Amino acid sequence: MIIFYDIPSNLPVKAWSPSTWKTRYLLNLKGLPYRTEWVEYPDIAGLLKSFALPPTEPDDPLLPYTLPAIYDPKTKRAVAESAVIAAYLDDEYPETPAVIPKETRAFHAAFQYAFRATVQSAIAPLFLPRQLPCLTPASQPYFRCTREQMFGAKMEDICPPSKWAMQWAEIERAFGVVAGWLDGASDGRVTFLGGATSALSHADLSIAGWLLWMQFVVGKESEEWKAVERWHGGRWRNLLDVLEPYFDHSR
Ligand SMILES: N[C@@H](CCC(=O)N[C@@H](CS)C(=O)NCC(=O)O)C(=O)O
Repeated sequence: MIIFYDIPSNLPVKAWSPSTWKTRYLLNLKGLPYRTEWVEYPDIAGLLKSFALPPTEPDDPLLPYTLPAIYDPKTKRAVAESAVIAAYLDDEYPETPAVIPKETRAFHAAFQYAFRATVQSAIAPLFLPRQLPCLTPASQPYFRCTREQMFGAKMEDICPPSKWAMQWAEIERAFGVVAGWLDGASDGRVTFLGGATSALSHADLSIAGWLLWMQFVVGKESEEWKAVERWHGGRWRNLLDVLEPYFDHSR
């Protein structure tokens, strides 16, 4: 059974991190047996180093080691970074649905770069401070310290409530850029691969991971989330609906 390393929250759904949901969705989609080992933020670097894995974010001196990671007892290999894990699982388990076929790997690298520069950078100021109370006491001090270093500001000053509306407009605009990519590629449907919802890509799972995290942080019943569901013709809600069969967080 594959071991899946994930970060716990103190929310009713313990699995909540955007990047680890990419891999949780994937394991569920592929139907591979796995179990979760929960890792607090301050323990991530030590875990990856114990497997002798290289930094997952070599260009980031502040946070060079990240989750998700897996350990596969079949091959006795530990693998980290969601796209690398996706490629590993596609190659190792070819009978399962492929999400990052070889001919799309360069595209996926470009997608990841572009998605960071648009959506992730727009989301961070509003969401990172609001994520803090969702974390366990073991992770909160580390999270506060690293994010305050990242922004060069106190958590409370990064995006105070008076700036939320402005930042939400920025986030909607950023998702609009991604909606534009999808319009060109897939007939307005959710997927990046081939235009068929049956062919989900790593990019689809990545967008969904970020959406889920946003939903967890602001609350599914909040007006903020309901607005997101209406954006861009309901496209983002549609993506989460398509992935609902793979929203298993019980393992
Ligand atoms: N490119 C990475 C991004 C992973 C990432 O940023 N993970 C965050 C959690 S969502 C993390 O582990 N951060 C470590 C830290 O803050 O120390 C992937 O998709 O695997």
